[in-house]
Amino acid sequence: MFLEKLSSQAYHEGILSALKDTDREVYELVTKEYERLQSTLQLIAAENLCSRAVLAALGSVVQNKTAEGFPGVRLHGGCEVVDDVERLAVARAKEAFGARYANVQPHCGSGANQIILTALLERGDKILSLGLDQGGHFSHGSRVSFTGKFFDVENYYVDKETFLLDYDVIREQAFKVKPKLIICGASVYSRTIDFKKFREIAESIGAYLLADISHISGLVIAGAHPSPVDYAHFTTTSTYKPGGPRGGVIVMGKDADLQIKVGGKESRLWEHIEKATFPGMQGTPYLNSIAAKAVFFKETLSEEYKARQFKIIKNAKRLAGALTDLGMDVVTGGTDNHMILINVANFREGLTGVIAQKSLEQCGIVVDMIKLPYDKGSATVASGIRLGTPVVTKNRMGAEEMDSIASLIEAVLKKVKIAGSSEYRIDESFREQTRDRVKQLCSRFPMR
Ligand code: DSN
Repeated sequence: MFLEKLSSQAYHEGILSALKDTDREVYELVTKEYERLQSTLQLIAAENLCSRAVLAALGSVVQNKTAEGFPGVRLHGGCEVVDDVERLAVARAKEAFGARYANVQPHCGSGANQIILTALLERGDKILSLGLDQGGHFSHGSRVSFTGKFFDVENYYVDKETFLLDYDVIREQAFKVKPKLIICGASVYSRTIDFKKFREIAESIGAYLLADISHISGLVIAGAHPSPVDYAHFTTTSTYKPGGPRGGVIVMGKDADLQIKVGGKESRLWEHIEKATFPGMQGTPYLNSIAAKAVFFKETLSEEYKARQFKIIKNAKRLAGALTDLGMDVVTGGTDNHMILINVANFREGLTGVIAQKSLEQCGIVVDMIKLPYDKGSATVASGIRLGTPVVTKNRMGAEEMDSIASLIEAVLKKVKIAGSSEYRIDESFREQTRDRVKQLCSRFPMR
């Protein structure tokens, strides 16, 4: 027994040293990525940092198991342990979201959406969703995605003046279009989404409602943003954005047991979802990712996690306020979530999203350029940038650091020499000075 224990310990310990011994090149790249993360400011709104425990579960032997099907009904032998892993992840996901049903198998958030669409809709059925160029997502029916090729997709829009969702206009459009499915949730929207109103609209025309809360799911879990779980028929999220492993999850609230007919077959809503997951869209689930999801959902129940979600918003508001004070055009005048959208074209004549992103990155500040709603620029040039506060908040930065970040951003965007829509120059000594200031700031807030 002692020997068994010893060998199992030896096996599990030193995963990185095994990498170092057998593949120096990958080990060095992993180390380089750690150093990049540690020495530059990560302000990508779609990113977060998972815990070491999540990383450990991801790098575990559970990844070796083939287990098509669901716990208790697999196509393979030897699944008793991974069945327990998956049951635990499901129970914790349900607890985290206050849901009646959870499916932890989707490989990603887009995959979770595809599962819903294929479970519910037949080819050519109508979807109403926020346009990609308005802040929506590829998997919500964009023409360049399979979701836009197989279904008949109409888009709703944000208001041209306020850049806010106008629920009366969406209601009118829903009456005209009569979609079978309405999708809400966004990648570029910094204000609270009214899921109750979306459900009322869906209900009034007999449509189903899918809420993709990938960007805000951590906030939803903590109660820092209203939850869609009992309003939407289906709620999906990627699991890395709220701070877990890469992957997706589908949860359902009060409608989970609704009996519906799809393709002539009547069963409960969640049963359609499971069939569409396997064998519909996926084969073996990634059991290591499911183990890591279990770890992550346990973490979300902690006071530290919950408090952090409120602090993410507090930091975002502070950063938005500081940038506004420095003359930046913060879209909608602020934020209710983790995301800040800036129209950089309104800050300086000729400044574009791509120049802002690249010049900031050269100075150690990592952001995304984005096309804002009604943006006339192309997607590769764009007028905006999107910032997010989950990573800096995880690293324990607060109000004072948000003010410093705002000043650093302002200094770079003022200093960069614009030489075309994508061309620019940045003074070398200014760049090095700024990189050093960023590095110093980051060194006070190490990754844990
Ligand atoms: N990649 C995410 C984002 O940037 O918003 C969407 O999946």
